[in-house]
Amino acid sequence: MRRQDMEWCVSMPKVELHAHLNGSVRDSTLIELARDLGEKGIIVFSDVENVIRKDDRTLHEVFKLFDLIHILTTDHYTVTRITKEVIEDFASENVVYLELRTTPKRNDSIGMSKRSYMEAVMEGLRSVSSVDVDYAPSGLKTDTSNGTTRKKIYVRFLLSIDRRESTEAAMETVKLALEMRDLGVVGIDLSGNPIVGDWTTFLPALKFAREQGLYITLHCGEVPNQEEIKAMLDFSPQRIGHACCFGEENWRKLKSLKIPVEICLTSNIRTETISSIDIHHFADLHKAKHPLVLCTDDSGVFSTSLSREYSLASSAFGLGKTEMFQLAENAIDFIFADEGVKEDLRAIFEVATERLD
Ligand code: 6MZ
Repeated sequence: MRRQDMEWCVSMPKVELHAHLNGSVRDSTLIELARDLGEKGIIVFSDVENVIRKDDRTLHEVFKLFDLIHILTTDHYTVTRITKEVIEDFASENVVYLELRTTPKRNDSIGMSKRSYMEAVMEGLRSVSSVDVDYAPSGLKTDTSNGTTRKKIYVRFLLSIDRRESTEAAMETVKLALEMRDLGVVGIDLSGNPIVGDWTTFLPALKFAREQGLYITLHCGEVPNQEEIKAMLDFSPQRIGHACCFGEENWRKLKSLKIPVEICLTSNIRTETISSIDIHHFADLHKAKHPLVLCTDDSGVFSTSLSREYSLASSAFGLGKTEMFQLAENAIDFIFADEGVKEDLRAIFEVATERLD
C-alpha cells in the first residue's frame, strides 16, 4: 500500500475488539523494564533484549515470550503504566472504541491478587491524559471546558481466563468481572496456549458468566482440534477469535451460526498458524459477508497496529477505501457495549464519512 493510503488507514476511525494488554506493550517500554531488572540482577538484560527484538516467532515461542513479558510487567505500578500507554497508543491511531482484554494475575510474593491487578489496570485507565476516556457504562462526557472538543476513546474490558488455570481460578475471574461491571468490564475471554488445558475445565465458569449476562469471546481454532472447535461453537459465544484451523464441517457450522470472527492477520502469519496471507480465511469470510472484524491481537509482540492491519487487508485482498471503511464501521455491531455507545460510534463514523471522502 502507498504511504498516503497508510495515512488514510490511520485517519479512519477504527474499532479494536481483540487486543491483549500484555501483548500490546511498546518494545521501548519492555526494553526499559528489562534494563531496570537487569541492573537489579533479576534477569540478564542481553538475553532478554534479543528475545524482545526478534521478529518471527512460532505460536509455541510466543507463549514463552509472554512468560518473559509477565516477569517484566507484573507489578502494580507497571501494570498501571502499560495500561495507560496501550490506551494512548490505540487512541493516537484513531481507535475510537477499544475492548482491551487481560488475564487478572495473582502473585502472592508481591501481594498481588486478581482484584488488585485489575485495580492497577483501572488506575492506568484513569491516568490517561492525552485523550478523554469513556470507560464506565454511565459514560464520561467529553471535556469541553476549555471550549475545544478533545479526542475521545471508549474503553471496555474483557477479563481473560488463561487455559493453564483451574475451574476455581476461572470462576474467580468471572466473579471479579461481575463485581467490576460498573467500571466497564463487559465480558470474558478464553485464551492462552491452545495446546494446554481442556475446554471442559472452563465450561462451568463460562456458563456462569453467560447466565449472569457477561458477553463471551473464545480463542477458537488456533490449532486443528476439531472436537474442541465443535464444542466451542455449540456453546454459541458472542464472538470468536482467530478461527484458523477449522475442518470443513466446523467451517460450515461457523458460517451458518454467523458468529462474528475477530481476525488477526499479522498474528496468524507471524506465528505460522496460517502459512501465507493469500490463503488466509479472511478472503472467504469477507466474500461470504460473514460478520468479522480486523484486530491486532498483540500489537507489541507482532510489531503491528490496527491501521497496519487495515492496510495489509487492503493490499492483500484488494479492498478499496469504501470497503475498508465499511469493514471498520460494521465492527460496531459486534461490540459488547450498550446501544447508546453503538449510536455514538455510528455518529462518529457518519462525520468521518464526510471528512474522508
Ligand atoms: C492465545 C493469547 C494470544 O492477558 O497477560 N494471548 N492467547 N493466542 C494468542 N495468539 C498469539 N496472544 C496473547 O496478555 C497476554 C496473554 O494473552 C494471551 C496469553 O494468555 C498471554 O499470556 P495478558 O494481558
